Order: sequence, then structure tokens, then C-alpha cells
Amino acid sequence: MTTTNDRTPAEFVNNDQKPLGFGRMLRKEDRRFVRGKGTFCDDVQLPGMLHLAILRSPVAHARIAGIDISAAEAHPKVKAVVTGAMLAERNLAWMPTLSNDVQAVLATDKVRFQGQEVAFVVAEDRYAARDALELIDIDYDILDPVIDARTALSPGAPVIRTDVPGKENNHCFDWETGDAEETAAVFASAEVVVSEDMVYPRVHPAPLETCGAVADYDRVDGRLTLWSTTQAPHAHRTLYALVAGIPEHKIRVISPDIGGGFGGKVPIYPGYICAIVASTITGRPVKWMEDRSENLTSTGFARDYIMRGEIAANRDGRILAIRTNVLADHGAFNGVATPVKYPAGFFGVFTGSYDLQAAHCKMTAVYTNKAPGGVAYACSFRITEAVYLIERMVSRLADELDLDAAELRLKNLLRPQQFPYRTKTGWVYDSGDYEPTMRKAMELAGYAELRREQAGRRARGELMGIGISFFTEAVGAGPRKDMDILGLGMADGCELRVHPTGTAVVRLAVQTQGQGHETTFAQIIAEELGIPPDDVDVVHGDTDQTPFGLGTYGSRSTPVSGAAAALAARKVRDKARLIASAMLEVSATDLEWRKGAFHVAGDPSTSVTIQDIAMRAHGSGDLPDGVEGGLEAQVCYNPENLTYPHGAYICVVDIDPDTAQVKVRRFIAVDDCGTQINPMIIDGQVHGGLTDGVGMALMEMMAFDEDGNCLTGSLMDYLLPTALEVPDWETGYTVTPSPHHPLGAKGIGECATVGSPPAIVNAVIDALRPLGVHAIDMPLTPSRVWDAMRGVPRPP
Ligand code: MCN
Ligand code: CUN
Repeated sequence: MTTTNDRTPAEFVNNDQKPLGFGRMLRKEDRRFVRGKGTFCDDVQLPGMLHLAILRSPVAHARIAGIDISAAEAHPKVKAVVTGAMLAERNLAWMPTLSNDVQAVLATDKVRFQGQEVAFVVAEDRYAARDALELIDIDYDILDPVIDARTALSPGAPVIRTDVPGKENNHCFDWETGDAEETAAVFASAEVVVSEDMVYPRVHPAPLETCGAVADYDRVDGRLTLWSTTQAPHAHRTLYALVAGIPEHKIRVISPDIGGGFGGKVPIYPGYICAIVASTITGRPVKWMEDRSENLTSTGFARDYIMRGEIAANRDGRILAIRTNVLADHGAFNGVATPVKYPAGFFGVFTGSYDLQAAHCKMTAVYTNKAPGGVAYACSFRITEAVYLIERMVSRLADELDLDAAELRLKNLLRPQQFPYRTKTGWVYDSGDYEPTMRKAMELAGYAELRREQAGRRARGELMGIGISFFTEAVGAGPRKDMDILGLGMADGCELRVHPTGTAVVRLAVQTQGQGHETTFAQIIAEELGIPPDDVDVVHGDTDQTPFGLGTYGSRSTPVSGAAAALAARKVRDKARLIASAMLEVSATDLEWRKGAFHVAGDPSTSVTIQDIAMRAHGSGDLPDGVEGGLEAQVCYNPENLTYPHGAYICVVDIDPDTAQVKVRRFIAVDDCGTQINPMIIDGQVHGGLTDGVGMALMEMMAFDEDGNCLTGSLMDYLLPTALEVPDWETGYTVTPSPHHPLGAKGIGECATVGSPPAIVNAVIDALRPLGVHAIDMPLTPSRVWDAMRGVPRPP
């Protein structure tokens, strides 16, 4: 929706009526997208290009007794058929994951989940490649699968990872944070202890565009160009260099337009490696594009945490401590993409937004015969799970104590003077002013009136619920000393070059998947340099064209690369000041910066614009001593800390007592991401995330039968929300700048996905409270709600 406040990029010009830089602005990239001019991976067409299709396992767990590829090889349009054994000869059958495990590129010994890659065919067209898959004959010896994580460590459970020497069980890792003893002591002396078992089901990011790649290996130069759907082109390039043995400078990874990532495009998938191998062996460019079902069944899932939460408090509602035990289902390979020292992502922030005396988490992760993945779907590295846990527990406590859920939160929220605040699990929240955010949400909702309405409806037997969640997120990984992916530190480069006529190009280490970086990063340069955003070209997603950095996920682009861009612009400005001093023949210290120009202090009429300075920097006139020609700068930004956005969400639901259908009537979201670069894009991010939240809370789940067959391999079964299921979002904002970010900005990309599911679930449970319902697990489908209303025990 365009409002009168929204300007087109060209309207962002340097005159006093209109701000230049931050503000609502239509997205530059939409000029191409709304005209169908985007270039997605599948749009890449190269001369002589072949097509690759992957044969996937039909079963969840089986030994491969034999593979016969002769019929497929005989297909007239087939150029190559490759199996795991053939990859093993090149030492490429296994690849490292981003989390210190290995994953089969093509299965050699066993298949470990339904949908696992077993062989691939390269053919002249996509249809022939698919047809030839059916000519491959594989002999599977079926093994018992492990599907329920709760049985993965049972004695006698089939061992999935027989590839790991000496491995005799399905244990993946243990992880612990907080202080067990201290927490036990607080629990022992607390007046009230409430506990709840909850499941955050396995879900899928289900981006519009599935994963794919086009690999082009030039045998003469030994150069590889790979177009791929990656959120982290530089990290992927380094990994390809290490795995495929191609020197890094001969690899170019291009991430073209991407139709949604949501974290699912962070991992390296076997398909990418297969495409590279296929191009090296055929000497031709090779395209691989997944179909929807392959995407849903084999690429990075999200969540799958089975949690037991316990909360300790005083009778008056003072929260004292939280404790949790988590069983994490990691699928067949540990394919999560998370900073290596954080195997459970940033789940450690499960203490939430409250001032606690103690906290403790113990987690066990296991292997099961399901697809790998784990960190995806706008999760802020597992903060989704963490926020769900604490916000369910706080509402459960309110339920138990018969206190108002909003008042209970207000009583326990951290106070502004407590920041920077070190949590009991060691995270340092940079800044926050929580109460105004909560009050604003209550005001927008008309909270008191809603509660009155609810009382009236309850008296009439109607089921209306009001649910609340308050969250704090940790986004913007590094710092590099604490955070790395496979040894690559989480810092980001940025290069800014101002051309002679005063237009500019900024080259980023991050890459948009729909978040609008071409607009917002131009706005950052505009804000800092006074160049209209339309005059700033944003280059990203091409390792040959951009400086090294770790990519877009964990809402790190604004916190890390946004800071890098601001600092690069400030470096350019510092140099511009020296040049301006020569042009105006005054000392540099006598110059004042007004967006877009330097003027002599006390004499605003004597000034030079950034465009004048750019021309001088490249021109024939003298430059001050020691100043080189040109106007450009380069920065590698290593964040001092993460940024900690927060928000308060209120959801109102009505439940049909006859069908158990949940209707989200209203949803009020007040977010705080510090300084806002483009409030319209922020609104879009929040709307999208809230829609994700409705999906997860009410509809979405990757389901399996006891044999490990995936029951949700299509969008007929894996339900995504549409406009019909979501209300008109009511958004609001508070602004608490980050003290350490040069712009004061915090990330926003995942806030709403993280914060909304508990608000919806809390609302449904609030509606069902008169029926004695105190807990229910997502997704809150009509059948689950129906069962809860009738006291049927929850599914395991
Ligand atoms: N922004 C802003 N002011 C701020 C913070 C952010 O104007 N204070 C703007 C940014 O400039 C950017 C957008 O909001 O244009 C999101 O910024 P940020 O929070 O830094 O997040 P990233 O750009 O790093 O995006 C990643 C985040 C993640 S991790 C997932 S998952 C997700 C999300 O973004 N995937 C998305 N939002 C998505 N939106 C779309 N359309 N597609 C996806 O795949
Ligand atoms: Cu966890 S999904 Mo996002 O970080 O790309």
C-alpha cells in the first residue's frame, strides 16, 4: 500500500523540504520486480547448458545393497549418471556441514532420511533428466527408522550414524547454560513453581523460490562460476575451495535475485556440490533446480524442540527463575548453520525480558531419520524457540496465579537503568526501555476494554482470548572473537566509491532475499553523505564484486553491514572534508557538515557540495598534501556486541465453539529496532513475520508417519497462511537506539516471526481457560483445539 508519505527514490532529493536518507521510501528493486525483470537462479541460461536431476531415497532408513545405472546411462539424452560411490572416488561423497558434522552429498552406505540424495543424472533437458531418474534401479535393505526424538537414545534404537567410527547411539550433542545449582536453590525456596511440557514442531521456511544452482566450470582456466540460491556467497565460496579443491580466487559465487530465503538458504546443499561436479565432468554449464516437494522434504527445516519449562515465582507475581530441559531433533546430519560455539544457536536468551535471579538450561540433541537443518525460518538462531518457552511460561504463571498476563509482565520487565544488562546466561543486552513498548501495545489494543468485552462474551459462553508476548532478540552476529562459522569470523566488509559526478556505488558483503537492501543501504549512504538514494548503486551477491563477509541471516545485515556502510561513508566524508578545505581555502577544522555539503563555520553561504568535492577529488586541481585522488573507502566492521531489539505483541482470537476454528481477530505489534532506516520496509518485515507466526501457530508442521514418510511434501499438506487467515496488522514502534551501533540501528528481520507464535497460542489458551485448558501444542488446528476443548490428552 502506498500512502502519501511514501516517496519514490527520485523524490529523495537534496532540498530543504524533503529529508535525504532515512524515511519511508518505495523500494528501488521493485521497479524490476513488478515488471517481471528480476533475475532468479532459474532465469540464468547459458549456451550449451545441461540439466541435473537428483534421485532421492523413497525410504527413511535403509542400506544400499546395489545400484544399477546402466539403463539411465543408455538414455539418448543423458550425459552422465553419478552415484555416491563415484563421488567417493573423488573424495566428494561427504561434505562438511556448517556445524562441524559431515553430510552425505550422495549416499554411499545407507540412506538416512526420506528424500536424501542418492544419485544424479545430467541430461540435455530437464525432462530427460527427470525421466532417466526412473531408469536407475536401487536395491534397498530396509532398516528400522528412528522418527520420534524421544526414542532416539533408547537402548537398542537403530544407530543412524554408522559412518562415524565407534558411534553406538544417536546422540548428537549436549549443551548447558546458566547455573544449575543456583537455579535449583531459587526453585527450592520459591512460593510457586509451574511447569509445562511443550513442543515447537518441525516447520519449514517454504520460500517462494526453491533452491537451485547453475555451475559453470571452465576447464581451460580452471575457473568455476556458480549462480546459487545462497544467503552467504562468501562463506560458501570458501567452503567450495576447501571441499572441491578449486583455488578460492578461481571460484566466483553469484547469488542473483532470491525469492525468499528465511534461513533455509544458508546451508550448503548436496545439490550445489552435485552441480559443480556435473559441470567439471561434462565441461558444460549445468543447472539444478529443486521442485517444491524436494524443497519441503530435503532442505533445512526449522525448530523441532521438545521442551520442558519450569518457572519459579513468589505469590505476588515476582518471577525468580526459569529452568528448562530440551530435547532437540537434528535429523540425520547436524546441518544447522549457527556460530560454531553456539550449537543451540542463541537459545541462551530464553531468560527473556525479565529480571531473574537464576536460570538454567540443559539440552540434548539427537539424530533421527529426518532431513537435516535446524536453524532457519526467521529464527534469530533459535530465539524463536527461546521466546516461545519463556512467554508460554510467563502466561502459564499468570494463569496459575490468576493474575493479568500484561500486569505480570509489567511487574517483571527489565528497567531502563539496568542496561547494559547481563543475563543469568551471560548475554549483555545493549539497550532497552521495555515498559513504554508494553504500554503502547496495550493502548493500541485498548487492553482494558478488550478484557471487559471478554468478560461479557464469556458470560454468554463465547470463546474469546487475549494473548500477550514480550520478547527481546539478539541479532547481528559477531563479534568475531566469539562468533564464527567454520573458523570464518563474523565481521563484514564494505566498499564505497563516489564517482566524479557525485553518484556512488556501495559494495556489500550481505545479500538481500527480499528485505530491500538495494533501497535501505542506499539510504544509509544518503543519510551519511547527502547523496540522493537513487544516485547510490548497491552491489551485492557476487563474490567477485564485493568484499568478504559472512552473509545475511540472524538479521545481521543492518547491525553488521549497515554499520560497515555507515563507517565507510564517514571515512569518505573525512576525506571530503580535507578536499573541501582546499577548495574553500579554510582550515578543515573550520568546516561544518550539513547533509550533502561542507560550509565555512559561521558562513553557511560559502559551501561546497559532496558532488563538487567528488569532481575535485578526480579532477586536475590541486589536492591537499598527502591526499590521494579519488573518493572511496573500505571498511571491515567487527561488531562490539549483538543488538537487542524488543517488542510487545497482543493477539485477540475468537474460537468457533462448534468447529474449533481459531480466528485471529486482531493483532497488535509494537516493535523497537532502534533507529529506523526505512519505516515502510520495517513495516513490511513485521507484516511478513506476523504472517509467518500465524502459519506456525495455527497451520504449519512437517509431519511424518512411523516409517519416516514425510506427510507434508506439498503445499496441499504443508499449509501456509494466506490473506484469509491473517487480520489487518496493527503496528506501532518505539525507538531505543543501540548504543554501540554507529547508526543506533538494531535488526528487525526476524522479530515478528520470533515474537508472534506465543502471543497467538497464549490467546487461544486464554480463550479456552473457562473449559479448563492450560496448555496446547502448535499448530492449533481445529482438530487439536477440538480435542483440547473436550479434554482429550495432547498428542505426544
Ligand atoms: N531495517 C531498517 N531499520 C532498522 C533495521 C532494519 O530499515 N533499524 C531494514 C533493513 O535495512 C533491511 C530490512 O529492514 O532492508 C531487514 O533488515 P535486518 O533486520 O538487518 O535483516 P537482514 O536484512 O539481515 O535480513 C535477514 C532477516 C532474516 S535472518 C530472515 S530469516 C528473513 C528476514 O530477514 N528472511 C526474509 N526477512 C525476510 N524478508 C523477505 N522478504 N525475505 C526473506 O527471505
Ligand atoms: Cu534463522 S533464519 Mo534467518 O537467520 O536467515
